Amino acid sequence: MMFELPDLPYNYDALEPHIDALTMEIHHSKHHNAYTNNLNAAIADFELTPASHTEDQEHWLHQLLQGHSAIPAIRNNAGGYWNHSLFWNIMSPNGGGEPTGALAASIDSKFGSFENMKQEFTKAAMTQFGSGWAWLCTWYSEEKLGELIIHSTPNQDNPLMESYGIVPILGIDVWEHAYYKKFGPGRATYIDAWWNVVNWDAVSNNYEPYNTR
Ligand code: MN3
Repeated sequence: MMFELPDLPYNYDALEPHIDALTMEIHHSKHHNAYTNNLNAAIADFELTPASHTEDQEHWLHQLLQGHSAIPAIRNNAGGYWNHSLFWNIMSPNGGGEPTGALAASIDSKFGSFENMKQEFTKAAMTQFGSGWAWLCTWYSEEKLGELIIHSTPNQDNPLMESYGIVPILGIDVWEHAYYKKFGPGRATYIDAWWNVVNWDAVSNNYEPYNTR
């Protein structure tokens, strides 16, 4: 089961003026492509094979993240592959605004308001030292199913690699390659612009399997 670079669900220039076309092109066709190729190479090098009950490629990717993240080449590249696949899908040229329905209700009950969640998420993205990601996650463990939590991780790590019991439904890439061409060292300006492209319908879809409302 080889991994392939997923297509973007829109053109490279679709997120202009918030995220520039050149950044999107390099980010997808070079960075995400490299994680994809290096993941396939690492799987071959370490002769890893899917468990016999593996349902599909997504399931296999979860096994790699959860079972083999002690191998740096798997950790970095399976993480990079998963993180960017989520990232493209939670952005849209028709993004921005606020979520509705069950996700909005869960945000209100956990954070008090959408604005509070946005502030806390932005703080996590700003204070992630060096390269990494900030995440809005939901618990998948039974006791806390559907409850939201904000988390950040370094490098290409993600919460699935740890046994916390949380899964990201929204994430922002704060590696400099995600913003430096347009924004220089201005991470805060990039995060501000990025909220305008967040696809809340896609985030709600990610939340739906854990929604108990
Ligand atoms: Mn990136």
